[in-house]
Amino acid sequence: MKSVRKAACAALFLSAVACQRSDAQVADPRPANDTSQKPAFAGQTDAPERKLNVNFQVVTVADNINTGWAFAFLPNGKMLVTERGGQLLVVGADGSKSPPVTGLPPVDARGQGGLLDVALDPDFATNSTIYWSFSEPQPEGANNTAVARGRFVDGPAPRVEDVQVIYHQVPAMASRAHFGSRLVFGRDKTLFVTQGDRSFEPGRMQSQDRNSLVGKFVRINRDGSIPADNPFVGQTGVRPEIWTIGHRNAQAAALHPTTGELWTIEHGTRGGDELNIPRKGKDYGWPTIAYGIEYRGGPILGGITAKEGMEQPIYYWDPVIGPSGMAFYTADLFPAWKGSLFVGGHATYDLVRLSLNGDRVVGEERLLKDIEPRPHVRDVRQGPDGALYVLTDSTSGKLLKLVPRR
Ligand SMILES: [Ca+2]
Repeated sequence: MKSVRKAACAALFLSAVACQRSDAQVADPRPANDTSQKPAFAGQTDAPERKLNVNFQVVTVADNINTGWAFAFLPNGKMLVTERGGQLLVVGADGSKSPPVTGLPPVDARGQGGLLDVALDPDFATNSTIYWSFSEPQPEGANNTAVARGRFVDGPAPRVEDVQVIYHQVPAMASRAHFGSRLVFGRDKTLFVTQGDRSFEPGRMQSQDRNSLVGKFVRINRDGSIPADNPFVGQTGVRPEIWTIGHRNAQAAALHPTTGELWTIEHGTRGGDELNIPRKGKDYGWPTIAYGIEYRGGPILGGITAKEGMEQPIYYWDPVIGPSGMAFYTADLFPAWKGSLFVGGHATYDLVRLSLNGDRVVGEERLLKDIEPRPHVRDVRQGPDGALYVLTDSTSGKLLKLVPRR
């Protein structure tokens, strides 16, 4: 059985005190893809399994959602749900579904592309504005991550008006993968957009190129303009949209409820999913440093996991969970879950719960292992009712909610 041994005793790097062995079990007993790699600090991977044994039941809110990608709660109790093929739906709390919202620009719905995240304006109550990310079609089979906004008009035939595409990742590339594209508003109402490396060699190698938006997280104003306090504003040869550098593909992002900082989780290859707190102007290392190995086997570039000037993830998974969607739980409905971070396990068909102590992961639990069909989790959010909502990825996907078992 796999214990915390590989995390706790990277003995070359840690003091004897920090390296106390624990016999606690980890949540995922599979061996790492590269057992020679060592974490940079104790607890960076394989946190001990921590079962809270919360008694919940899983309720189906809506079904027959075709390849759902994201959802957002409207103040009227309904939800906006994206289907990757290009449809935005209004789903009632009773599971009723509207006709597709009209007025959205076309999407390139090939591979991992299509209609992706959706978010409400911080001032939605007064401006009714919504934002969505998508893969934007370009000539000759190219595409790019893009963000649009529009004024949402609900009703029997819901629509968006005054639509503007406020952001285009450049350069566009001919790939069907790694669009990233979670949307998170900061407390200052700027918008973070996570992006990926397009999943092929030319894009991967641009992740360290500061004149490209591939493999970067960006921060923009609500009208698409550049915040004056972005880290590289005014620097020659550096895109001013950039917030952080060196990301592979993040499809999970949320604002920390206490610190107000952006937290993200990005996909690794075989090993190397990583939880980061992307801070202004920092380099998160892809592809120069990474945990895990190539899909085909063998090291990623030089196979190194640490380098001066590049940030370490605060936690990583090897083997991967396929992180998609994340939510900090802050509500009162499940007191034991308060302060936990929930992450969709798209590859492990489960819901991952992390116990946190500040910016350290101190425990891990896997939920929804026992429901059928196994949930291919794409997104997770806390609802206004305090329930935890989960969207599953299938041509007949479901929007589920976890509520206390009565
Ligand atoms: Ca990294």
